[in-house]
Amino acid sequence: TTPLSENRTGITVEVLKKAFLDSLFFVQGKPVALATQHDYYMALVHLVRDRMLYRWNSTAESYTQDRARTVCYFSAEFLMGPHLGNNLINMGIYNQVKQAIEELGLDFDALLAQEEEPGLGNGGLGRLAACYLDSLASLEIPSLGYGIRYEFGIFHQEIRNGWQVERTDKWLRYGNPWEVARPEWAMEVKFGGHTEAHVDNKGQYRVHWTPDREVLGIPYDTPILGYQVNTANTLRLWKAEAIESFDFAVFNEGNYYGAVEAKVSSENLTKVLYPNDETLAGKQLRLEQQYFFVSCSLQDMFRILKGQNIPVEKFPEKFAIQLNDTHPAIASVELMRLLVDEYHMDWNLAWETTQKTLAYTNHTLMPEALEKWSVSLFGKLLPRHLEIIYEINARFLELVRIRFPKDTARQARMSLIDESGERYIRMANLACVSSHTINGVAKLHSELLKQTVLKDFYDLFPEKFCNMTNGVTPRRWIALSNTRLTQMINQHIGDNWLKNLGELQQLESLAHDAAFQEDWRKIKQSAKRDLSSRIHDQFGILVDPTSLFDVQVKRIHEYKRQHLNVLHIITLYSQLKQNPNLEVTPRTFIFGGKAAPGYHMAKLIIKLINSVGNMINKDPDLHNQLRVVFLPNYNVTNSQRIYPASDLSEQISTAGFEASGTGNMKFAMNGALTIGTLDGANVEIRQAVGEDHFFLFGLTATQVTELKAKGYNPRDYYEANPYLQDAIDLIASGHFSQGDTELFRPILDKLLTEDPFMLMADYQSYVDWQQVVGQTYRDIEDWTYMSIVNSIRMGNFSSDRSIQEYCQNIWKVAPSPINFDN
Ligand code: 26M
Repeated sequence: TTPLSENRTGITVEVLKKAFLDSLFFVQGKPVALATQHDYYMALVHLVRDRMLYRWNSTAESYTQDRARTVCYFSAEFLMGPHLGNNLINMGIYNQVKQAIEELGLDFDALLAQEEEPGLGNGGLGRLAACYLDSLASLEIPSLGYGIRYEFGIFHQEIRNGWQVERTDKWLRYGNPWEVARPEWAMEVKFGGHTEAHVDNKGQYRVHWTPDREVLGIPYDTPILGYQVNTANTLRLWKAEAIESFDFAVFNEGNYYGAVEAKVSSENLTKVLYPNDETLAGKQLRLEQQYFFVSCSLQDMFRILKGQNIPVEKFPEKFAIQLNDTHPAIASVELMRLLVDEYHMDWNLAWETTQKTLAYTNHTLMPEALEKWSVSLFGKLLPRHLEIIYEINARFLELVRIRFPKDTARQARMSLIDESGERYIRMANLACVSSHTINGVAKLHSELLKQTVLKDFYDLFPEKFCNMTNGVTPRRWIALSNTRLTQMINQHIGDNWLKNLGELQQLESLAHDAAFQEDWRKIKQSAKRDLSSRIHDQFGILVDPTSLFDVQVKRIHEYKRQHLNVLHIITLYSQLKQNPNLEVTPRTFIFGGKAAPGYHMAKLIIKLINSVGNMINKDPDLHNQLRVVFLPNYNVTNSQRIYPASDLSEQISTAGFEASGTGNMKFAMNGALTIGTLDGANVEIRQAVGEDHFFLFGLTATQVTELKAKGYNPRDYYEANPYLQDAIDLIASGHFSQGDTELFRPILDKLLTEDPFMLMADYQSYVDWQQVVGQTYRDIEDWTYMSIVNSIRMGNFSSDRSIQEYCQNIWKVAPSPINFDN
């Protein structure tokens, strides 16, 4: 590598200013007099990009030379969030660049805010993938993220008259300066058609697949910088395009419209992200997306293997593939097909190769959320893969029969095919059978997996199971989103804690220090003021920044129980109405989150939150003691402004339903206290921060199961509890819906009859502990102390810790640092 011009690599404020004006002129093609905010943003991006490319090229060169073992993280979603600020942090040039921009008379934060975030994920699962890429790069692990370049990411949410309205997310509207297309590495993907078996001239049984459709996958690469290292890994996302030769053929038949149609239909493949989480749609296009990106990625890996002269047999030594849930689970079948049909490998060796390569992360305990595909749909789309699945299944069931003779019920449960009605392929079963390791995402979740949804597989392969508790990257979730807190911490212990979050515990001796506490409070106050003025500017709602900010932000789902939060709000409201002199701790309730567009109950919960908020916010009797705000379009950008401004983190899912949660970690790191159930990673967070510093309420997962087994009658709780009755009745009366007694009936009916998530059972415990929260908040010192210890004891929840565990226990891969020659 040759040294490059200072203009493209230098990082002094003077050089940065020059480079900025340079890229405004030569890249954006604008003189200062005509430049818009967006032009300035683009000029800034190009300046940053130049400085990244040196690292990116060196990394690529070094990995190729070393033929390094590489982790491939297969995920249908990467919820990256805005790149600019994060890249500045990871490159260590945030302050210089900010200064340069300000010396040029521009508003640095306003330029950062210009970026349209790539919302290529639904929620936790997609964001986890993004945190993991950050940690992989920061730990100098050779790795590739493989996924889909959706043209439309998660929809943009608007709230109209209290209801969610979805608008398309046109994130590519102004182009994406962070990616580089690599059409020279395009891959072809086949669909449909039929297969024919024959015996080749060596007497080998071979299958030939004749597809009826082919699509081209174009890789788009985005560099992923590590923090304070030279490593720049790659996120490789595939875009579907039509294959030229295909439409030429149709052209030649004189069928112009037919050719255009084929092109349009090919390009539909990667148009849109399905906005469901924890629910199933079973849509063919979704299966096409999954197969498309998995096939492109595996072919790409064979290309890399060939480029490094590594024989196909060594695939598992070169690559470790992690399956982020079952969305990419078709990888095992595609890898078998490539090895057996294309590389003529013997079945048994191919199967061993596949199993040595793959590992599977499960993210859900809800049986109805487990992916399955109708066999008839599947067979039409991927006829060869269906045959391979049958073959894998036949051999696998033989194993089950040997281990558990005569246990036909077990054999039926474990089969890759559900034959109880219409036949379905069970993707979780496929993933378990094909992987060497299966992990859950928090201790409790991993235990419950072994006892419930994956019990049969645990009985058969206990050695495959392990736990990898989730983590989040402190670079984005502290350094970038909470710059004030970061500066304060740096003043006391330097900045190495951002690489080794456990070092935060060095602050333990200061947790009772009055001056430290005072600074800590000021930082929280400033963040709350920032958020308050944003809320005022954007929604015209006045909130009191000294009130307790009580926050629940996450996808809207019945199991996450946003409506339990609402019941508590109504109880407070009702008590205040009955006794306006009641001493309550002033609170601002903040909600944010999207509902899957087809999930009516979730959408009605959004309407309920807004209806209750409307009533409360305008009621003069309450003397501004309560505020309820629903922040529309909760996304990564918005969340970065919310966590630092939160006092109380709501983690109130029914125990046994939230696999891990990761928002819980981001809140605690930023000094929010948690009110929560013993669910997912809450259990481990509580243990880490100390039981006295966590507001625990509700049934345990075991109690939930027991109560259900013995017969749960939600109406009993309603009838026995006047407060609960009052809250429910107030909704039923139409008080929050202009007298409409029908509007919220579906919510109330469900709570009083089935209540699958046991809000009725947990209500009183929740309200009691909220009372304790309110009291505790009034003791400023006590609260501040608890806030400090929550944050500084979160070391274990850095995604660096998670990734180190994956590297040691699953991937067996070591760091491969990048050295610059100069
Ligand atoms: C499936 C089929 C069709 C379309 C979309 C999907 C789908 C997409 C996302 C299903 C589930 C999806 O995400 C689930 C998810 O985000 N799970 C969360 O994963 C987090 C990371 O491990 C955990 O912290 C959360 O507890 C878990 O809910």
